[in-house]
Amino acid sequence: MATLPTKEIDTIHEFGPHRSAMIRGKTTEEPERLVKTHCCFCGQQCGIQLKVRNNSVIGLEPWEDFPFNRGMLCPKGVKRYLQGSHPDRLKTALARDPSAPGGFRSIPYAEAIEKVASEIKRIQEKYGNGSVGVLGGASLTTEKAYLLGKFARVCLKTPFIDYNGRLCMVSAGAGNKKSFGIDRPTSPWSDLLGTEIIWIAGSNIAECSPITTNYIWQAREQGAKVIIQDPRITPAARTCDLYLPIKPGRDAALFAGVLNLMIEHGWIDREFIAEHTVGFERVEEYCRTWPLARTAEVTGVPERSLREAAELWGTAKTSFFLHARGIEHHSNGVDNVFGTINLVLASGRIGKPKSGYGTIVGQANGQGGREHGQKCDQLPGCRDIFNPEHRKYVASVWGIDEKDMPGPGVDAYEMFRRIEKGEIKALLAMCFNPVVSLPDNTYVARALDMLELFVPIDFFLTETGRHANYVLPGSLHEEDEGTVTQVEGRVIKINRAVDCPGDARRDWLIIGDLAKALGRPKGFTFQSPREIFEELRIASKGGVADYSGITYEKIEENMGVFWPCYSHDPKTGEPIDHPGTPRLFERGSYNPVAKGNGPFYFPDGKARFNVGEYRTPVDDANPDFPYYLTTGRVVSHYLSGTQTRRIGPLVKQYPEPRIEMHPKLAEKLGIADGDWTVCETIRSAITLKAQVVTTIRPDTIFIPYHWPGEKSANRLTVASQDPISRIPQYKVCACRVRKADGPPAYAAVLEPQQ
Ligand SMILES: Nc1nc2c(c(=O)[nH]1)N[C@H]1C(S)=C(S)[C@@H](COP(=O)(O)OP(=O)(O)OC[C@H]3O[C@@H](n4cnc5c(=O)[nH]c(N)nc54)[C@H](O)[C@@H]3O)O[C@H]1N2
Ligand SMILES: Nc1nc2c(c(=O)[nH]1)N[C@H]1C(S)=C(S)[C@@H](COP(=O)(O)OP(=O)(O)OC[C@H]3O[C@@H](n4cnc5c(=O)[nH]c(N)nc54)[C@H](O)[C@@H]3O)O[C@H]1N2
Ligand code: SF4
Ligand SMILES: [Mo]
Repeated sequence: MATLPTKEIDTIHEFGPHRSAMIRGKTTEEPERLVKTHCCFCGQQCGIQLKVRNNSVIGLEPWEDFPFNRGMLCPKGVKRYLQGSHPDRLKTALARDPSAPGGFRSIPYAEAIEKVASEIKRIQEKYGNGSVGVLGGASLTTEKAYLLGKFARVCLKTPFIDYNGRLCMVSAGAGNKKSFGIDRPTSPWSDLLGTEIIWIAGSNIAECSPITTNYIWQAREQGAKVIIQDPRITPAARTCDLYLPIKPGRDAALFAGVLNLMIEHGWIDREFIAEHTVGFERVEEYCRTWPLARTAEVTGVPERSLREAAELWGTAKTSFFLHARGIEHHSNGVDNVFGTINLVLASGRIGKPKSGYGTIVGQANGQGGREHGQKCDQLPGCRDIFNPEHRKYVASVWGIDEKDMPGPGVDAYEMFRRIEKGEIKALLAMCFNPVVSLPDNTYVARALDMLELFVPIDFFLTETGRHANYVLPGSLHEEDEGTVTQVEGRVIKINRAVDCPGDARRDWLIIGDLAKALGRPKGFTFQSPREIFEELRIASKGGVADYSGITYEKIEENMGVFWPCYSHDPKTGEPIDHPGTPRLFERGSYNPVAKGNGPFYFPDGKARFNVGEYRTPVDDANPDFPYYLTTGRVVSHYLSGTQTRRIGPLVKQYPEPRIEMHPKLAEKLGIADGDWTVCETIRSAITLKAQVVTTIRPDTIFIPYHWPGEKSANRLTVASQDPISRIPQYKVCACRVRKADGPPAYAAVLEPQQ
């Protein structure tokens, strides 16, 4: 893997002990212009100004006015601009050619489009329309995500589209929808300031959501207490008020046990529950099966800490609950989410200033990318593809007959099972690197090789791309414009700073080119992202995720607009200039689903309590594989690492994955810090160096997953999925660990001196 010769950032300013993840950066070169846009990486979507010179991004300036991050960035945001000039950047289309160096040769873009289209036609004629699948991604702008969903259903006429948010946001999405009728954090992060208690479950928040963490520190300065629930004492947990060292996969039990204590002590808001919710009785009954001693035994959290959590949360006047993938990446991920929402609803503290609830969005457009139709069961505006009314409306916007609209498809992992069964023969993937990021990924790689046609659209040749027949060169973030919706539900605008190099094309143009080459251009002849957005506004109108009142101008004027934002007053139907909805569920608020019956998005206006059931994880620790393996992230790398493994300073910061383990476990196994160590699950084994740290449970090991091949944590993980959200159970499986006999073969290549 080549790393970049880098232009160094010369001003690095750190913000003190808690804020080392936040850095402001400046380069010395003079730009021709500054382009206000947002970071290409995580779902916080920090505002940033790109310095542009000679049609390339040469650095960045803080964008101090953008209200969310006020100029602050994490290390990834500071170095992001370096990827564009990386020598690996795809500037041409590629065709597989075993005789060419690297297995691919460059071909003209137009030829690649023709070849791909003629292969799709051949495959669809032979096997039917549903033999073609499409994978999308939540780093794409909302315009692209919308267009991809429409392309699959209208142009390819296939039900099989899904996206990499399936690995990320879907447990939270399903839990939110089933509890509130709408899938969005309830409040802007400014409501964190002044709150009494913040509970963070399953998030390495300081490394993964550094700017959100800054809100947490500010809230603490104003008196908030912080509870953190994680099997690892993460950087944020080191200074929290109450740390809950949960055993992986036991969160639902903890939430039920704590709610049980709150009920016993009368620390719940019975009036709110009666007036604004349904279903509490069943939850109450379930919680009674979680008395303190049982909860402590199952979760591994001491009784006194559980009591303290119940009292802190139960007796507060204002509170904010945040969670992330640590509780969501489970076979009962949706139940875990129900557990958190039940704590929030029982407290009655929702829809008010200084109180809130939300999942911390992961990917750049983790929110917008899950609202407008690239999910297998969803249509724009968070509509359901199986709902006849919803189908009819969207078909009318798309100018097709409702009966020609395919039905629901299957989740992204299930698509690989369909490939293995020979049902899906061709796959297009835009913005997805499944060979690194899906669980049990040796299976995924094998499935890709069974396809008759595989075409990724990316700006780098990824590990997944190596299985392609053709690769189409897509656009980097700074080469295109469009909207994304960041962590708080604020719709913002990405602005184009530079042109695509060589034959690389903006992603939405590639979709249009394919539609044309397939002979079905109708509905795909957009001239700009703005045109796509204008159609999306109409397609989302009347849906729960209503964007109809949002315009590019309104976003720019207000530095973002919170959805839902209506073009017509939902009460009177009159055209309005709606300001958007920063805080959901305020008492007396009107929404088009409840029609004045209450603040929640159900016809009766009431929120739903759902039982958050604990189930033992699939592939739980057992005598043969006695430890819990959990996986996740480090601050300097991003997801499958396609981008950050090519940014020199980030690679330097964290060059290799390591096996994190507690000194007690290391001692038991005769392993010292830095020793080559084998981690093995029933599926596979990998060898990495050990990192011995006191900040992890002694029965648990942690491996970050940003690397491919021999270093890939996903060789080990289990492909079990939540029955509702279909999210993979990345956060726990059974493993055993031993000292390696010597360095692995790959280390000999990397470190010839050893
Ligand atoms: N630096 C960096 N930042 C990122 C990303 C990145 O790749 N790198 N990716 C972005 C994306 S897409 C996402 S989804 C977010 C993810 O953000 P997070 O969810 O915060 O990150 P993870 O590392 O996946 O896992 C979070 C924590 O869950 C804990 N955990 C593991 N098992 C359990 C469990 O059973 N219960 C509980 N309560 N906790 C558990 C882990 O110890 C870990 O500290 O980050 C976003 N931000
Ligand atoms: N073991 C384990 N596995 C995990 C997780 C975990 O915690 N543990 N986390 C899961 C989570 S939360 C997530 S979000 C997934 C991420 O899963 P991936 O799909 O692997 O995410 P990325 O690395 O972003 O890969 C997307 C690809 O899209 C490309 N790309 C980015 N932006 C664009 C664009 O605008 N246009 C085009 N054409 N291409 C683009 C990138 O270069 C990259 O190659 O991984 C999941 N996998
Ligand atoms: S990676 Fe996330 S926190 Fe870091 S600068 Fe980018 S958007 Fe902000
Ligand atoms: Mo994610």
